Amino acid sequence: MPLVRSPRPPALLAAALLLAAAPPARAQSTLEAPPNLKGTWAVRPGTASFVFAHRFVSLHGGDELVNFPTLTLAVGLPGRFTVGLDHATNSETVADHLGGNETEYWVKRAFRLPGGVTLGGLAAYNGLAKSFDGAVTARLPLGRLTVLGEARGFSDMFGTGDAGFAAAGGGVLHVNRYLGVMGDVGRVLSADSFGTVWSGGVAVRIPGSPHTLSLYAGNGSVATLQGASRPRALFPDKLRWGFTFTVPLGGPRRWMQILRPPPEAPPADSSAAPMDAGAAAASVLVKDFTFGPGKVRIRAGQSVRWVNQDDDVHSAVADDGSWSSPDLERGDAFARRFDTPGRYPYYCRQHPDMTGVIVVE
Ligand SMILES: [Cu+2]
Repeated sequence: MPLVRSPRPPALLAAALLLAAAPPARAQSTLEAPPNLKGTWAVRPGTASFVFAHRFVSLHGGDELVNFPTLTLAVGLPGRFTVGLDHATNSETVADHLGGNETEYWVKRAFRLPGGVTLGGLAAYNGLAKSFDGAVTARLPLGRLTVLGEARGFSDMFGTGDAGFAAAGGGVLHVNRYLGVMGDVGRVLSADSFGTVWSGGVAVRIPGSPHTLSLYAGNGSVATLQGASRPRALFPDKLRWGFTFTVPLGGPRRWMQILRPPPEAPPADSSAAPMDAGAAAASVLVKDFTFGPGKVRIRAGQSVRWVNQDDDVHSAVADDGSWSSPDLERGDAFARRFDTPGRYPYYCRQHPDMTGVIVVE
């Protein structure tokens, strides 16, 4: 089919990479981007994240499901880079390999621009299409609405041998901190024969857990950059359902607890000081999914006070389970006295990638 030769994406990516360093993007969440957009999420250095994006059609009145899964594993590197791979086992991206495996290897970085815009630059290699792919995603929060736009380029689009480019846009309307309504549309722009991809559904932050989930309907295929740029090829007249589940895996230290389990946490935290412990020797601001400062030094017998300034719920939980704060809504504070010298690493129950340490001298 006739395809127009397109400008290569690396120039755009290089421009994005030259931008000044910016604070880390928000933790990964289905409330941050609709299912067919890459979004601007990043994983904190030294931690990993797993995403399961599952699409399926229901046949014979539900007697049979045909599945189109995409597994994503992402690892945070120094310099705020995130590397990962997307593996789809029932790909429809390359016409000669319907139902085959498709793996995409990628590196990504997010940049915060003035005006609240976050820009994500992604460079990828699609092993099935044998294509160097790239995407630039812009994310703009407008009150309750988050709007995203994405430009994509491919050196070998859908294994046709021709370069191509595509664009997609979408948004998430945040009903409250746990629930969003979302949708997206996208299509190849360098050729007109592939059709429009769309999806619509809801995204949920599961209360009291670090996980997010989304449920949606649409006509999309698998969740690689190329797979998200063309409608499904198999069962084209069947509505396709999907869900995406995000699992922050944390870092190696947390995984060591599988082999050396920490003691059970006491049912109540008896040493928690009153909420307005004005005598706290140090304060930790919980803001932009970060404990600031991440490392606090106090003397034995002094207290630390955490104050949540984010719209999202956060908490402070000892790595060894020996103490924890309640869930902190915006404006809530929690204080705790530390009587024994030592190192007290902790994390956020809702976002295990958020970590800090109290050093008691
Ligand atoms: Cu948190």
